Amino acid sequence: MDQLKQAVDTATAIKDAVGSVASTVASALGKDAKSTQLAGHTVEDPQKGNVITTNFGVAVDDTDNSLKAGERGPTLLEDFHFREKMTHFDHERIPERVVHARGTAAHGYFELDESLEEFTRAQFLCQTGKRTPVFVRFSTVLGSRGSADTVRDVRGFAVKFYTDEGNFDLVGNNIPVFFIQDAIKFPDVIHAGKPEPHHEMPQAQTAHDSFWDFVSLTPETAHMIMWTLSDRAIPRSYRTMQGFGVHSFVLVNKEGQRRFVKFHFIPRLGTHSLVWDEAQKLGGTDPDFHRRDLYEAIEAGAYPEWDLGLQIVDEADEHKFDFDLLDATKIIPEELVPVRRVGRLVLNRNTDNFFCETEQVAYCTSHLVPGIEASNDPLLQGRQFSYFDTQLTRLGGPNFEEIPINRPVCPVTNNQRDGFMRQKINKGRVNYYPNRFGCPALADPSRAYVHAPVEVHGRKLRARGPKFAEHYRQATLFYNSLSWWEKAHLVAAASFELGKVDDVGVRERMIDMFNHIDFELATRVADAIGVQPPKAFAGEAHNQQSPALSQANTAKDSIATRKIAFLVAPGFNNAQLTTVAAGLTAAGAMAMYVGPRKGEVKGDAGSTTCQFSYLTARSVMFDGVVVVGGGQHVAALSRSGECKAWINESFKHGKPIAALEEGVDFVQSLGLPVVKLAGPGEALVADQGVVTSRQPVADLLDFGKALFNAIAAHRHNEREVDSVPA
Ligand code: HDE
Repeated sequence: MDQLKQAVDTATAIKDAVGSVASTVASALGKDAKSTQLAGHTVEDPQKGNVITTNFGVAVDDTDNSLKAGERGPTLLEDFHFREKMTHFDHERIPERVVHARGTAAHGYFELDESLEEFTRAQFLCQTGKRTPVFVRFSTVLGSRGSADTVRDVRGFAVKFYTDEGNFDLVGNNIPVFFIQDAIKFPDVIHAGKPEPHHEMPQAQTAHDSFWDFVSLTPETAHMIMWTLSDRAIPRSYRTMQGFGVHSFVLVNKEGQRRFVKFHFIPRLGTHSLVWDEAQKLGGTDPDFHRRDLYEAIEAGAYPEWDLGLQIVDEADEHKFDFDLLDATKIIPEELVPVRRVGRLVLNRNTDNFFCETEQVAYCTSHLVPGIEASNDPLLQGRQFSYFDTQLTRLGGPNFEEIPINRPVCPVTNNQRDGFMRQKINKGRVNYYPNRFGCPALADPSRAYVHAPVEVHGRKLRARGPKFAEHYRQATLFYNSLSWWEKAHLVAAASFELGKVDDVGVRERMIDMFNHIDFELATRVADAIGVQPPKAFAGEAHNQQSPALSQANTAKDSIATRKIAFLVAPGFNNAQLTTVAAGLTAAGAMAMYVGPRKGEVKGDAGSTTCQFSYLTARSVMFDGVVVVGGGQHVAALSRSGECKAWINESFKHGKPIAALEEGVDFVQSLGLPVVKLAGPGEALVADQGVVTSRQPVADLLDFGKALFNAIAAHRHNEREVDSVPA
């Protein structure tokens, strides 16, 4: 609140100082001149001043005409420039990732606040204040490289820590559990989720027979599908999702003591989601919505941040839970083992080249550093093999570690040699060990990766631990923990997904699975998909909850980086627009202008520059909308179908809507709730995130506060009256 008061106070000062709305827009996008380039991307090309050459450095004076026998003659085979250019082009593509093909990435660092020396010898987790460079790639799982960002899917959250002791890759997701318990089933779950093989449809979605057929026959998926049907599977932004290592890993300290650990990344902006209708529309309006959001935030200096949290379990406590710590379909509820926040992950630099960095980065769960080990989780054990193997095909051979983005920051010295695309020129005559020169020498065990000697015994068999057999208790815990509106979204998602399933047997089996989780859930979904509702609850009843699982309880105290659209038409009230925009900007939000055309639009006193027109922007691209006063301007908005749809759609999607003076008439004319209009000197009452006022510009403090709260709340779910349980 103090922040907002300050914001509104500074608003007037900013207004006086800059005197122009354009400057306000510039500061909305960032603090320096660099970010004002955002909209146009007018970046100097580093190749400027160089001449074109062949790949072997020969200068070229014509790259538009192939070498021919006569002006109209056939092209000559002799044209090495043409052949080189075309051959290179023909081989530009590498295989996309089998899963997680669609993604984007950024550079940053991890800074440690609390030493974990007691638990691990990994140096980047021991030295407080130490900054370790990272490269983080976010992704969807099922879609191809060109698919839309906002589909319903799990999101990858892969972090490469370039530590002084080698690379540590934490290849996680935004959901803390997984579909299956044993890696051998991974090809099955992915085949079932990907487009069906006979006609390659549908792209990037699980709403089809194959996926739900597999799920309905595989009870261990029960917990995970509750998460993928929830709002977690349609995040607002990569910056507002949690990250999880998913498996139990093992920390080992200097004394060789082992402990189990689960890794969490917690976004400082809170964990927020889109709503389904919005996600689907964004798939058409801006298929790059998440990619663009991350890129623009970093360019504008609004660096995304997460806390790194750990849940640590002593080895002696391994068997004290009613689930198996090695079962990746289970969380450790935070009520049982609290999350200890130990450091901060910050992303502060975009890539220079998407292919060289984001496409060629090779994460491997087997990239571990001394002090961190894989547990016996059978899903993780399989991943230890799969990632390295997949890079051999994707990146063309065993030297992928030499690609700049994959190189460790510490020296690499060994006797491995040759292979496709070898970069390093190894000197000397020694390529074997032992050798008479004793080089390179073996590391001292105090520095080396030494697997903690743990006893392993058992009969050779294909089986799982007994606790792996229970699949529903945590699925119920998740459902119990959701707010009414999260439950409503989950029911709608299940009804949508299964509504696309033709096979009635699959739908019936899914209702049976839901009925093992929650009777009411099964009944509601059955009703929507034309299946007989169950007669009695088939599950093991419990009403435990874990508040940390609900997004209703996430951080809602900031409006930083929220994109707020100002709908403008000629004659808008310039003083109101400048003041509100400056207030939002000072509180960290981004004010953006949408007008009848891109470029300058005149207000009652001065003009503003619109980044978007009604044609190029839609409400789904923003976090809220503001309509200021101005008779002529509001009359124009009221005539525009696009503008009316914008307000109605914002309302439907639960977004904050603010209006001043004549703007209030516009909002009211659309039937939105305007509980009480505040006139001069009157207290403002906002309703359901609709904030309206007729107060003069000098008296907008109340309005500003209410608007701040409405934006910080993220969504106003009370508008979803149709979903309110009776
Ligand atoms: Fe992956 N996974 N996965 N996965 N995964 C890949 O590796 C695999 C699993 C995850 O941004 C592939 O380089 C198996 C769980 C992410 O580049 C491949 C199993 C979790 C990424 C592969 C799993 C993940 C991948 C494809 C079952 C969360 C993208 C391309 C045991 C903890 C990394 C590649 C990036 C990518 C195999 C299950 C996360 C084929 C066999 C569980 C974030 O190797």
